Amino acid sequence: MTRRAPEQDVDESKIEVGEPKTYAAGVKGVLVSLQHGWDQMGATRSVRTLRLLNQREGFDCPGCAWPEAQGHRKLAEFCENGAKAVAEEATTRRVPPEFFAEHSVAELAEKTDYWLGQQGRLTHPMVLREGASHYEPISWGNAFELVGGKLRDLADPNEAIFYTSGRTSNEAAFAYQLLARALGTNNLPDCSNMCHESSGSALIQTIGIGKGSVSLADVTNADLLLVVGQNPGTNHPRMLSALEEAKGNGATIVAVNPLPEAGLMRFKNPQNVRGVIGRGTPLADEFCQIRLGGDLAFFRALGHLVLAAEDAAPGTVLDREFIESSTHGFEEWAADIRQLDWDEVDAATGLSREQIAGVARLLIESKRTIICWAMGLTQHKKSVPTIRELVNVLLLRGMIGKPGAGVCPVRGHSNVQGDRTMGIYEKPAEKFLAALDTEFGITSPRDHGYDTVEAIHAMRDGKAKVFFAVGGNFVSATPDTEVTERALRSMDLTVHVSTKLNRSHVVPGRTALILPTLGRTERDDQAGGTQFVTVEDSMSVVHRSRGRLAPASEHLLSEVAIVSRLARAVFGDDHVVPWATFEGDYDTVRDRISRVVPGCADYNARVREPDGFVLPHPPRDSRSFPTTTGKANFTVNPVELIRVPAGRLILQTLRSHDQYNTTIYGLDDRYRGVHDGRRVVFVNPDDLSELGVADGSMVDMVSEWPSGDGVVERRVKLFRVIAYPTARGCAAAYFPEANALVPLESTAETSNTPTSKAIIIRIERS
Ligand SMILES: Nc1nc2c(c(=O)[nH]1)N[C@H]1C(S)=C(S)[C@@H](COP(=O)(O)OP(=O)(O)OC[C@H]3O[C@@H](n4cnc5c(=O)[nH]c(N)nc54)[C@H](O)[C@@H]3O)O[C@H]1N2
Ligand SMILES: Nc1nc2c(c(=O)[nH]1)N[C@H]1C(S)=C(S)[C@@H](COP(=O)(O)OP(=O)(O)OC[C@H]3O[C@@H](n4cnc5c(=O)[nH]c(N)nc54)[C@H](O)[C@@H]3O)O[C@H]1N2
Ligand SMILES: [Mo]
Repeated sequence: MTRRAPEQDVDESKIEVGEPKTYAAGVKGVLVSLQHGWDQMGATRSVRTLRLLNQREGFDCPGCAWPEAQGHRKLAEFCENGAKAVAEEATTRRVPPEFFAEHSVAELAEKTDYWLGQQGRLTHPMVLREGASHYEPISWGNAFELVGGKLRDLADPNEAIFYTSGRTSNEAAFAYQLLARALGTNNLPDCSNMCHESSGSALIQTIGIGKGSVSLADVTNADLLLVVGQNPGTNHPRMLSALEEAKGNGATIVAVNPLPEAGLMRFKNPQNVRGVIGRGTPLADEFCQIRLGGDLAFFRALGHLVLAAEDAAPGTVLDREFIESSTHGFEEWAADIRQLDWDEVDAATGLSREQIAGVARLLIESKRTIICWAMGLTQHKKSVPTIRELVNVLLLRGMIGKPGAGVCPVRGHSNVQGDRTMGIYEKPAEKFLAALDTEFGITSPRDHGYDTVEAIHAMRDGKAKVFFAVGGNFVSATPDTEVTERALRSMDLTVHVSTKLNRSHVVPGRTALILPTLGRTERDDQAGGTQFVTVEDSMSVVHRSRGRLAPASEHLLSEVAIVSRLARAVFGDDHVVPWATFEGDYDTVRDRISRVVPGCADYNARVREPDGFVLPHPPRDSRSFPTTTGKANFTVNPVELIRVPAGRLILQTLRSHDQYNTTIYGLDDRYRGVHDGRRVVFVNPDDLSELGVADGSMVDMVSEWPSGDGVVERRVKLFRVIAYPTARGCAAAYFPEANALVPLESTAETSNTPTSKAIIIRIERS
């Protein structure tokens, strides 16, 4: 029943382009998810595995971080893309040592991410020795000795970089950051740096905590939801059920997006009759087709209109009591926003003033407003001010810290939020380090470490020697592909703890290791018995996850075991940290977490509650704001228009329906009507006629980045143009194919997140 891994790589000439869909999910979604399961793992294993997905005694979906319903859970608490994520991990395909003997690293480096990922699960620790052309097997003992030796020999611990991707469990993350700090470095960049860092930065400044303030119940009980810069139909499909429920309770939904994403328009829930045979539920009541990067001006205009309504009828619109008792900076903000420049709003948003006024009216009438957002807001130069301005809009009417209202940054990776809670952060708080030092008797370094972009700079500039990654696919996920590849190739040693083959393995340092690890779906047996791990979702709920499948190979170690054994190779067996005990029994790690990590007291007991527990969140719990002013802060955020020279477009890089970040499940983007290919660029038909480019023609994309007196150009070749109803002046292409266009220097203010959603490009016929 299972299908073999493809031998041939993608043939982009087979691509087919049809009409975009006007609704998400439906029966087709179920069929597609079953197909992926069957191809990768056969029917029986598919059914057995998917039954445990997101169940209390099962494993947490390795897909997105959208929370599970508390209490009663539907039998199939999963979505098409969650099922694909599981199939990808629970696949019966294998990449054994013979595979590496057959394929040289140079040969593998020519393959697409799709082909590499499709080959299957890694089974043995592998090493690429200096000067060798092929990876060869290595024992775990020798692998740890190799890495441990290199780390011990560094002149400065800051020559090591420890990257994390957001699937890592809380236990592994806690042990990993401890290893880095005991060694003496805060170089702990993670995928968050490219993801919701802007949200964290903005929320800490404004409300005092970098996390969302709403629960799932709040979402279903809101009367107004703004879904901004997010494509939940593909990236958080279980969110559609919550939006559907909110609609059922009478909510109004406003979608703000340059693209008319199918999942924002209509949802056919495969779990009810209406979804299967009916027309489904229309979701967005209002679709604001905004220009890329226009959201700051949009939120400023909304704030202006809400304030104007109050000025016209004092005492009727704003929550004066809340503003006076709980916020700071309102008067300065109000003085600035009264001077709003409407021409700037027109130019930035491309929206009609009537439409913006309509959304402002909804805000004024709403009693419970939530704003949800994802990468469409976080990956811009002005992301942090944009999110601060969104907070202003909510503060005006006291829409935080009460039922059905608040901020909802929708996280990406299933445990990216937990990893940060556990200390995966290059700029740790003093309080956290002090607690860590007291608990273990170490002296953590106080200097900040490198974030992701700084890590690439450091590697490029010869300041780093060892790159170690727990999960992720650094080369394909980061910007400026050519620069990053050179940076990684210059390392003395690169090490990847991975479940599956990816590009980062074939862009190696002088010596390279691949350390294969257990995935979420797999049983984790240690000396102290079968273990579970814990994770935190997008709404601060911490709960257990326990895999049941037999591991993909008998040679796999868990992430906790890998970190612990590496630490023993570095520090020896009588280190102040009982690494061997950690490996044998994760309860002993959790005991430490309970004493170090704020909000985690009594961790072992509370994660054993059926639905886990919710971490504290002062704005949500008590309308208190742990900011520097002790109040929620209004902030003034001037607009800076993106300058687009004539004949140029702003390009965003985004996800197709068949990918999980750099893991490409398949070659279709069903909702956008693309099949059997990925090298495409979506452009508005009117822009195409202005540029004199025909729909379907083959083009190169060239990004232009000012540098010194000139312009640095970056080019990707042979993309097919698709005329598509995106906002005027805007284009879209898939990540990671288009990453080579994103200049390493082009990052968001404050958060340093690459501007993956706004790159100035020109297109040239190939
Ligand atoms: N199946 C699947 N699920 C995933 C992932 C995956 O790759 N596949 N990735 C996970 C991760 S790590 C993350 S971070 C999330 C990502 O979830 P999303 O943020 O939904 O992912 P993107 O595909 O980057 O989509 C960005 C959306 O924002 C819109 N947008 C872009 N720029 C702007 C702008 O300037 N303004 C506005 N208003 N909108 C804009 C785009 O048109 C698009 O709809 O999903 C997570 N879940
Ligand atoms: N241009 C552009 N670039 C982007 C983005 C964008 O929108 N546009 N989005 C950014 C975002 S939001 C993010 S989050 C990053 C993602 O960056 P990363 O998190 O680095 O990338 P992923 O593709 O999620 O990582 C996939 C790899 O993780 C490994 N893996 C999977 N499961 C496990 C596991 O359980 N344990 C271990 N150890 N390994 C595992 C597999 O080997 C797989 O190949 O990319 C960013 N890059
Ligand atoms: Mo992400």
